[in-house]
Amino acid sequence: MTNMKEIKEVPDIDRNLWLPGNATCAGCGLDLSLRWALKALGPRTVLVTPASCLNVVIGVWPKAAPDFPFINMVFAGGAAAATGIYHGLKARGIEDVNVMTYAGDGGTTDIGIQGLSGAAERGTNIIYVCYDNEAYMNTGIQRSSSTPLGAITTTTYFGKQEHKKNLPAIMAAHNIPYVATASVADPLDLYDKFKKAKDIKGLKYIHIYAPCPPGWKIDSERSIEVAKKAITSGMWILYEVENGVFRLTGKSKRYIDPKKRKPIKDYLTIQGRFRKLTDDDFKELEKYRDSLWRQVNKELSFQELEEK
Ligand SMILES: Cc1ncc(C[n+]2csc(CCOP(=O)(O)OP(=O)(O)O)c2C)c(N)n1
Ligand code: SF4
Ligand SMILES: [Mg+2]
Repeated sequence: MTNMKEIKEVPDIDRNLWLPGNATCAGCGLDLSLRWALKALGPRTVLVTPASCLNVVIGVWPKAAPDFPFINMVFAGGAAAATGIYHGLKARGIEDVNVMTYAGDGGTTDIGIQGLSGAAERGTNIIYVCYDNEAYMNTGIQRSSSTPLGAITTTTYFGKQEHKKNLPAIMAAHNIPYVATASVADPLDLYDKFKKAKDIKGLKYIHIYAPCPPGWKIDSERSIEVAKKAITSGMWILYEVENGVFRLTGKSKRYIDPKKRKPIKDYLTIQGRFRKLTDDDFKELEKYRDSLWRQVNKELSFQELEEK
C-alpha cells in the first residue's frame, strides 16, 4: 500500500456520503474524523452507531446525514450489531461491504467493551472505531473511563481523579490483526489507516482522538490546534499494531525523542476543562505521558530483538 503524501491526492467522495449541513457543533472532531474515514472506505459501507453524539447527528430519514446504509443501535450493542450485519450480508453472498461501528468513548471504553471484546475474540470481520472526545458529550459532559486525569466534567467537578483507560492497548492484547490510534490533527495518517483496515480480514480497531469544543471548553476554531498539541506534547501517540508488529506512525514519529516533545502545559492550559489542575496534577500527567512512551520503547525494543 502506498501512503498518501498530500491532502489534494485524497478523493472527495465523502461529500456524497456524509452530507453537509448536519448538526455537529463547529470544530467537532467526530465530524472531521468520519469524513476522512469515508474518503478511505467509500460507498460500500454500512455504519452502526450506538447512542452518542453521532447517533443524534445522524438525524431522521429523509433528512438523515448519511447517504449510505446506517443503523442506530443501543449503547452496548455496537459490536454485536455489526457482527450480525456482517454475517447477514455474508449469508447473502455479499462480502465486499465494510461494516463499521463508529462509537464514542463512553460507548466503547465503558459500555460497549464486553461486546467489542467478544467480537474481537471471535475475529469478526468488522471495523470498530472509537472516536474519543474523552467524555459522555451528548448527555452533557459526564466523565467516562477515557476522560483524562484532572479534566472537569459535570460528574468530576474538581477534575477527574483517575487516569484515562488505555483501550488501544487492551485491544492489542486481543491479538487482533489491526489496532491503530489516529487523530484529526493528522488526517493523512488517519486516511491511510482506514485504507489499510479496509483490506484486512478480522476485527480492526481504530481509536481516534476527536476534540469536542463545548466539552473541552475551547473555541471551535482551536480544535485542530489542540489536537496538534496533544501530539507535539506526546500526550497522544499515533501508532499501529499490524499482526503484532508495532509501528509509530505519522506526526508522532519525531516525538520518540523526548527532547523534541513540547511541555504538556502548552497542551493543557489552552483547554478550559483543565483549569483546575494543580502543580501536582501537571507532574502526574507528565509521569503518565512518560509511561506511555516507555511502553512504546518497550514495544519497539521487543521487535528489534525478534528481528535479530
Ligand atoms: C443504556 C443507556 N444509558 C444511557 C443512555 C443515554 N446516553 C445517550 S448518548 C450518551 C453519551 C454517549 O457518550 P459517548 O459514547 O462518549 O459518545 P459522545 O456523546 O461523547 O459522542 C448517553 C449517556 C442511553 N442512550 N442508553
Ligand atoms: S458536543 Fe462535541 S462531540 Fe458532540 S457534536 Fe458537539 S463537538 Fe461534536
Ligand atoms: Mg464521548
